[in-house]
Amino acid sequence: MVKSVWGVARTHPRAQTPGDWRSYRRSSYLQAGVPDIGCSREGGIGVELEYIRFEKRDQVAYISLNRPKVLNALNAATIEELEKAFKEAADDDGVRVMVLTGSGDKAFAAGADIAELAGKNAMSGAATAETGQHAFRLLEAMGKPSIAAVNGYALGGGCELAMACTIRIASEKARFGQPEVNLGLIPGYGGTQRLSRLVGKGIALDLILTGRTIDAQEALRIGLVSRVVPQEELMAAVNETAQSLLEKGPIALKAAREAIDRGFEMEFEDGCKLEASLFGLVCATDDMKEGTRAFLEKRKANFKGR
Ligand code: CO8
Repeated sequence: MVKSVWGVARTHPRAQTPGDWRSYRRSSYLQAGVPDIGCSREGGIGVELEYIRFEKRDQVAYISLNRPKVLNALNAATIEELEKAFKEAADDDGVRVMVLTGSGDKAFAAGADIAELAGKNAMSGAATAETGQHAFRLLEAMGKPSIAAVNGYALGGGCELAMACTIRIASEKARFGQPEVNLGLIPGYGGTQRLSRLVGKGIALDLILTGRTIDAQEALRIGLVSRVVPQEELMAAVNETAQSLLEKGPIALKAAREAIDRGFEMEFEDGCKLEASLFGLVCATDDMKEGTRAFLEKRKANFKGR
């Protein structure tokens, strides 16, 4: 039975509203023997929902897809929980970076849940695709950087989720693909659009039309991921990247992403105009004054996001 996304949280006597989930359940899933998502076990606040795990620690929100028995396949309830988690992270000023990964040692996510897909018709298929697209777009456009820690299969909707993240770091055993054509389907969570934008139209056509699976090294070569590391070093590498992002000014990170993302869809000249106006905007921030002054004073900048 599908529980409300807040179902677990509400079992606690002090939990009256969805917002309360932040404050009462401390890393319970870490104590429950579920695989570690790579952060220290001290001082974080987390909840276990039905299909995802969510923890905030040191300004990073960790989301782990948690259906390892079906390789973290994305059923409708998982998408719903993801969307709520993305909203929570977006609204929380204490969260500056997000990390997404998969539970277990085999998969990030092996795609949409095929058992659910089998029953779709024209109307429900389109509606389900739009629901997932909306959730993934929320992640992509929230203005806070996200890192996909790809620990195994990232196929179909799993690859699409990774592509909606800002940065993708893969373990050596990660596998990527858009195998929907093997099921008589096409990608539906933005894959036809994001893959071609990330790796170019030719390779996107090859991957989507053949439905073939590629290994981490090939994903690196075509630009689908930016780093490949040994499996046991994955979360350390991801946490190091998250830390590096936390040390930058959040306004500059947001502006740089906006210039790249929106500029990518524009004519070159218009993209340059957008860049210049965002450059002007960051010049007006305290962070810019602090960053330049810190350089000249030969010290580390202390950005405040203002
Ligand atoms: N959905 C449901 N169950 C799955 C899925 C999935 N996507 N992937 C794996 N599982 C289940 C298996 O059925 C199996 O369950 P059980 O143990 O009960 O038999 C369990 O996970 C373990 O899987 P395997 O035994 O198959 O493990 P293998 O190591 O042999 O193979 C593979 C791993 C190669 C990843 C294989 O599981 C596989 O090919 N999975 C399907 C991959 C796929 O086709 N993904 C694309 C799905 S379609 C999609 O993502 C569309 C996105 C857009 C949707 C838009 C909304 C409408």
